[in-house]
Amino acid sequence: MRVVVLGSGSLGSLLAGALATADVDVTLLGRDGDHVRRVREHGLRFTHPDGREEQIPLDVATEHAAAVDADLLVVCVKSYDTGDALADIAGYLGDADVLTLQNGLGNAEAIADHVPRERVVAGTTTHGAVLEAPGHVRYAGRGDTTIGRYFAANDARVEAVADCLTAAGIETSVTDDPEAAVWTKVLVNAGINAATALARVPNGALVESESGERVLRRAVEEGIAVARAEGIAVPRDAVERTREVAERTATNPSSMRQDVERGRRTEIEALNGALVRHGATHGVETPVNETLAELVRLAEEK
Ligand code: KPL
Repeated sequence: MRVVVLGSGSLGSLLAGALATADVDVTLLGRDGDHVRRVREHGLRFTHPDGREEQIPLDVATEHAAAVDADLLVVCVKSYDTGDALADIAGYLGDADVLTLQNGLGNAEAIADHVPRERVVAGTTTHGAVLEAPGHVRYAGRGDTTIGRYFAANDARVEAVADCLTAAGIETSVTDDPEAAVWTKVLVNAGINAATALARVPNGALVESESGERVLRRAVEEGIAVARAEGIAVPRDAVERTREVAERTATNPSSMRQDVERGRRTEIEALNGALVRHGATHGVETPVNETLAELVRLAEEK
């Protein structure tokens, strides 16, 4: 299977590095910059969760033409870039499946605006990853990955994608309800990301402090109410699951914290912001998510 990972941020680099070590034919497609240049010249420096280091030779590209012969495009750009990124690359894709493992609501729909709906595979992953420096990704915590065709029934190709990721150490299961998986992950991110970005703490701090616990719990409980109003089958124990992710990725700075600290735009509109918007259409109140979203917007402006 030939795989192209679109987006050379922390998750994209982690996945491409893991696939390369499993001898998968993979290309990391990213913007021309220090990170891509260093990986091209020296390989990807990859720090494992146990501290072990590897220098992984990895094919990198900055031109969309790299996707021409792909069987699978894995979309790892930020959620606010999904539409533009797919508009740019769609013309180069043959009959590749397009897998989104991004955070947030709306990515599968944005991809389906540019490629046939039946090729869209959506999923979630709770692995923690940090770009420590150009050319260097740290695998900050193991997690679960779940994928499934978003607008069509699963088939052997989806199973093959899951097998390929699993063989690369990214243990992946196939679900018939990827929408519920995406919403469940949104609840995890709504409970962890904004709070850790605002308080500038690692994920684990949320379960080590009563204040952190309360914010996590209230943000997720509101999200559960919104999901139920939408008819999405999120698990009853979503709060507990969010706590578990915070524990498993305890030393990880959430992606939103990394964005705020680097002065970059965050994914707040696809996470807490999206829960607020969906809640409003059903008359479900979301004061905690609304406050978190407003504060993150304020931090972004500054
Ligand atoms: O998805 C994440 C993120 O930071 O965006 C988690 C799983 C919370 C890991 O940090």
